[in-house]
Amino acid sequence: MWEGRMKFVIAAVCGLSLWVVSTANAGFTTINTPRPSEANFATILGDVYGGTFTPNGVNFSNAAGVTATRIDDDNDQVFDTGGSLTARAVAIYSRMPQNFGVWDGAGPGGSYNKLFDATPLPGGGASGSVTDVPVTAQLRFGRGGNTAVYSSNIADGTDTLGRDHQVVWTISGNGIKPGTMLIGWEDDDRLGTLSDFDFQDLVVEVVTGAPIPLPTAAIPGLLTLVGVAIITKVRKLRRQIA
Ligand SMILES: [Ca+2]
Ligand SMILES: [Ca+2]
Ligand SMILES: [Ca+2]
Repeated sequence: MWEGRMKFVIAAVCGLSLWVVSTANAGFTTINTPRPSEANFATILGDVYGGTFTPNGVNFSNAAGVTATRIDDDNDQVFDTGGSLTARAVAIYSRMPQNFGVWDGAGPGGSYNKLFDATPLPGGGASGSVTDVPVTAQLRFGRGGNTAVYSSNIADGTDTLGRDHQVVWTISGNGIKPGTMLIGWEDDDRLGTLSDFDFQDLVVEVVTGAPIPLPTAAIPGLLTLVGVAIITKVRKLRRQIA
């Protein structure tokens, strides 16, 4: 009986290790260069905050001291909001309909709550916004409009191939409200590996009371603790058998 229980526990440890490895997604999701007729993020940041933005790795800054600091894509999937948020569409570089919203809670699963439709403006920029709307303290951001609705949390499985559809920068500097973020979305996965993933199909500025991303790395950390507990149990069983 002890041998059977030990085999089960060892199998559980192996399965857990494989699961932890498979969920690891270190680093920053690649943003592809957009087609020549569309703006890149340096241009979009200049349109929104003024000045000329210069890239520094995955970050940007302008001479006026406004800085866009990219959030690692392990850590841009679930957010603490403080219970309300303000958001406005600032750019659309896509022919698809666009809307922005939230998925309540950390997920995975649940339903998408649309906050506003976003429409491109003739002279550039976009319309569509909400101000101080109540939301759940913890949430995922979302984007809809065409057949697909995407979630910031990859574990929701809203992409047919399990790919990331959202990138985020925190924006700071003179005149910028604390808690300001710029969120870029890729709106299409219908072309499979041919989708361009330029992430500026819909760009939204969000301001929350507490824009603290919850690192998904915390979940593997928790599982490590569980794994250690299981390994301790295995050792105890081995001692009892021996
Ligand atoms: Ca992401
Ligand atoms: Ca795109
Ligand atoms: Ca685009």
